[in-house]
Amino acid sequence: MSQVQASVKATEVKTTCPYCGVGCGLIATIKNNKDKAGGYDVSVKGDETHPANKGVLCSKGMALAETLDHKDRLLHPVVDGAQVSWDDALDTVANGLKDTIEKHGADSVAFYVSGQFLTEDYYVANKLMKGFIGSGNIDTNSRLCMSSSVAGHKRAFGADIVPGNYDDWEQCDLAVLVGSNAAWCHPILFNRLLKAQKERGAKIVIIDPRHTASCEMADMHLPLLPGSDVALFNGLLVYLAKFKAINAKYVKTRTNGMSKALESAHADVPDLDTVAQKTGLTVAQIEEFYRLFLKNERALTIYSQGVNQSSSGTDKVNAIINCHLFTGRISKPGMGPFSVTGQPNAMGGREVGGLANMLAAHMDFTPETIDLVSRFWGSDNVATKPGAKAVDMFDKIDRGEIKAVWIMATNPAVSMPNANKVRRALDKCPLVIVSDCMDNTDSMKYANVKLPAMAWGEKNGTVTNSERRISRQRSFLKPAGEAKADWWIMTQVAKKMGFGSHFNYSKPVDIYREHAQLSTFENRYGNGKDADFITRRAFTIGLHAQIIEHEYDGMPPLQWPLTDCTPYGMARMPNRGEFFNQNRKANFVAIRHRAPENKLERKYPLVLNSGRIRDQWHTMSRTGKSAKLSNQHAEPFANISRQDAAEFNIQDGGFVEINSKWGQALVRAHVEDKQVSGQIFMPMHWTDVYTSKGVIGALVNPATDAVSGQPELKHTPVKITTWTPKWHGYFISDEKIDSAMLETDENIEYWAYNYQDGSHILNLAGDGACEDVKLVAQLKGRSGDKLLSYVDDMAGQYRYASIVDNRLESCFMIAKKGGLPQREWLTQLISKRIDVSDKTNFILSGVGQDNMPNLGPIVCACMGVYQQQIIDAISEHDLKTVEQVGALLKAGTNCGSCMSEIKQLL
Ligand SMILES: Nc1nc2c(c(=O)[nH]1)N[C@H]1C(S)=C(S)[C@@H](COP(=O)(O)OP(=O)(O)OC[C@H]3O[C@@H](n4cnc5c(=O)[nH]c(N)nc54)[C@H](O)[C@@H]3O)O[C@H]1N2
Ligand SMILES: Nc1nc2c(c(=O)[nH]1)N[C@H]1C(S)=C(S)[C@@H](COP(=O)(O)OP(=O)(O)OC[C@H]3O[C@@H](n4cnc5c(=O)[nH]c(N)nc54)[C@H](O)[C@@H]3O)O[C@H]1N2
Ligand code: SF4
Ligand SMILES: [Mo]
Repeated sequence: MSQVQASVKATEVKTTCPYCGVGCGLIATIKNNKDKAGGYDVSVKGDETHPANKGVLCSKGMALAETLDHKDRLLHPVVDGAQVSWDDALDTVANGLKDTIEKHGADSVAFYVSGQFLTEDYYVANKLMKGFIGSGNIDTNSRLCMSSSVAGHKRAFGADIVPGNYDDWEQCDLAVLVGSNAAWCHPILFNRLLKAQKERGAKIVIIDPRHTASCEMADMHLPLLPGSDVALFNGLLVYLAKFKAINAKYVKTRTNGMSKALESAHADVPDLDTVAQKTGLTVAQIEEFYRLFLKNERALTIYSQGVNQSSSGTDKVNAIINCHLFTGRISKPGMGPFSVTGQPNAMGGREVGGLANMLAAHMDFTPETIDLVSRFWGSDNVATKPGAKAVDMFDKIDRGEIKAVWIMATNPAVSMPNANKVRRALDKCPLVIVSDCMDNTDSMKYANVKLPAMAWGEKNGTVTNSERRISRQRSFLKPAGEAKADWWIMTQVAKKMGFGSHFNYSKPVDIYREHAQLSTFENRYGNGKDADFITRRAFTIGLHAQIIEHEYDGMPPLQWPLTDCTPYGMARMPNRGEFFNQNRKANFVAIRHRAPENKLERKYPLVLNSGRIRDQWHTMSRTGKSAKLSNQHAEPFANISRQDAAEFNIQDGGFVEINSKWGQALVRAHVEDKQVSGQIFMPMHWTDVYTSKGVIGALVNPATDAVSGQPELKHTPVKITTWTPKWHGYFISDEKIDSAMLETDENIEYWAYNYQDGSHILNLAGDGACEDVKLVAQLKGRSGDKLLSYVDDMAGQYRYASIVDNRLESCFMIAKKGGLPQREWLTQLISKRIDVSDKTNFILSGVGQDNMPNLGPIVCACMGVYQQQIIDAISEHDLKTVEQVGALLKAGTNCGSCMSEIKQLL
């Protein structure tokens, strides 16, 4: 193995971004700095040698250095509220699990893990639960994310393979994005599509009920009815057949079951009118898309959560794959079905078998695989059946069937559907163990045992991205406090449970090597010289079965399968057309369209759709720390169409209460021209740490896909009502306010927290007496030096500011009527610790004399360009194109994920 990466300067470490499944390579530069918490100054830039991103990073990757401080980190093990030694904590966990198993059996315990685990962590978790505890009860947040794609791949290919690679994004002539807002969620890949569009005239089609940022840059947007993708792709199959686009040789030699699938599609949608009726699109729109697909051999169908998070998610995946098999457009440059993964290691988890319905290393539960894995692990207690999938797992906890749960690297109290039920279940559960880097997550509140895990930069191991490329995450920081690697924590528990000799790992490479050995164990297919080349199971990294530490440390990013015959990996799968079903052919699947499970009703007339915004990552535990990333949206919100706003009397910027059968939320209303009426969209990011009542999971219905078990997170019937508070306002301070204080103040109904460079901002509203809000008393109490106040009951204005040592330390602006003073200047005074001795006359007006401009929200987080700067430049220089704005201000010139916003401003 000679593929050791060129070494970089001692202070530079090559590693991989911990956010999305694009898996960008980056270089962290580290300087010692004694003044800093953690002791380091870190800067981050893209790694030009990494094939996933070739040096570019998006706004989230660029801001990583801002998220490495130890604020709110969990630094020590805690049992029942008291700090304890690691040894005591591990004893509590091991004894707790052992006792529960002895009394109630192996299925009374469960692990709920995450695609943010490293592969090595995942391997140990899976081996401990399925190999030695002897239960299938380990599931992962990938159930909420990828499981429909996994199930669809397995039905079609006989294995969970992504056939293509990222080069296809540049080589395609037609990119169809189905339920994917890649401009925001996979920005670096989306950029590669834009390159194909610009340089080669490739067409981009977006299939999404919502008008997304990706649509701004696309050639065509098909706003189909929520959940109607199967009808659209069944219709495409019928159309392709009608126009004889069949690749007869491919279908005959490489596939099974075409006629049945076509028959079923035909029965479902015999003609374009039926497709139009089922999808809500016009015949003209549908025909235009179908014609594009027919014409372009190099068609790439990219799909994500609009496909997966649906009660017909697996069918949607297969409806897409059917069209590619029919035309033979798969496993060749620029074409194929392409499932983009969400988390940095969604793929690694699938590789080790971390889903409850998988056994290990891409193997299902069959008598042969159970025997194989038992011999490999040297255990006679290997689980013999699948365990509980996420939604089912928390239901079992609720019913008391699972009595001990260990949650690692995920925040189910926020991200699970029917989150209030999940919280109730955790509250009742006799033993809840939570391993996390952060101490303040919503799930951590339910932990009997809190275990501090190493974070990105501290931990060390491998991740696999959407194109099957394994990259190294390398550590470059000392662990915060007593934080430990997840694999280490589980290994110690395994030892204390008596499985010691099977968990003798001292370094991640020991685990990786064993994982590689299992992947290649009895994985030969046939005899002869191809035996290592074409394997029985798709997943193999047998090349690394004897890897040593030095090689592991220098490992360059490589795409599996990795065997002696494919030492540099394999760009496209399956190799030589051999799929992994019984007869080594791919399966068509016969499918019919089904509507989402929970239908709209009079009481709940709108569809709640949910997803992501550009600059936040999931439950905000890291991105919420970055001022730049937190600037795009300061408060939780719902996008509502003009028509619905008029019907339900909702004002833009006002408050809206959203109710479903499962729960309630209170957020700002964003009334938008491009939002489709009948549907609202809410981001999934806000938690109890950031707002009073904005956890979207509380609203979301728990319906799941029958095949994959993936919840229908994109479709919940809801109603909306306006809420007009008696007062609203904002509080800005140089110190963070404890949310418990806000929660217990009955005068406050709504609060949302936002961090901006040393300023802690609360947006507030309530129905009580604003003068009695405890924050007023606190502000008055703190202002030893000077209190500024202005109270005008008639005008409904209440303003307070406290000055300490000539610095503004907090201000509270409240309005019962009328508007509020501008906040930008005040935020800057606090953030920059500016001497205000000559400014006190202006503070309560919010308008300084120093011409600090009000820039509005950030548009380009990479380059730090704000909305007002762009608007000014457009009018001043009469700019017409995104490129011109980029040339002048640099906005949109890095990752390009804000190009759609710039286009809107133009
Ligand atoms: N900025 C940012 N990027 C991220 C993440 C993040 O938190 N923040 N998370 C990462 C993770 S884990 C994931 S899984 C990915 C998710 O990446 P995406 O799947 O691209 O993102 P989402 O916003 O969840 O949903 C995608 C789209 O599905 C649409 N949709 C809803 N219902 C339907 C339907 O019935 N049919 C179709 N065709 N579309 C529908 C929604 O309107 C939405 O625009 O993003 C990854 N990248
Ligand atoms: N309504 C709605 N809900 C959704 C979705 C949606 O689109 N709509 N999307 C779903 C999807 S696709 C996903 S992927 C999930 C994501 O949902 P979650 O997994 O719940 O979200 P995160 O905020 O990423 O949680 C990760 C946690 O792990 C911690 N962590 C990070 N690294 C490590 C580590 O190395 N070790 C340990 N022990 N902890 C670590 C972080 O501090 C954080 O608390 O949400 C799902 N929920
Ligand atoms: S696209 Fe952005 S978030 Fe995703 S891996 Fe690359 S830098 Fe990280
Ligand atoms: Mo995800």
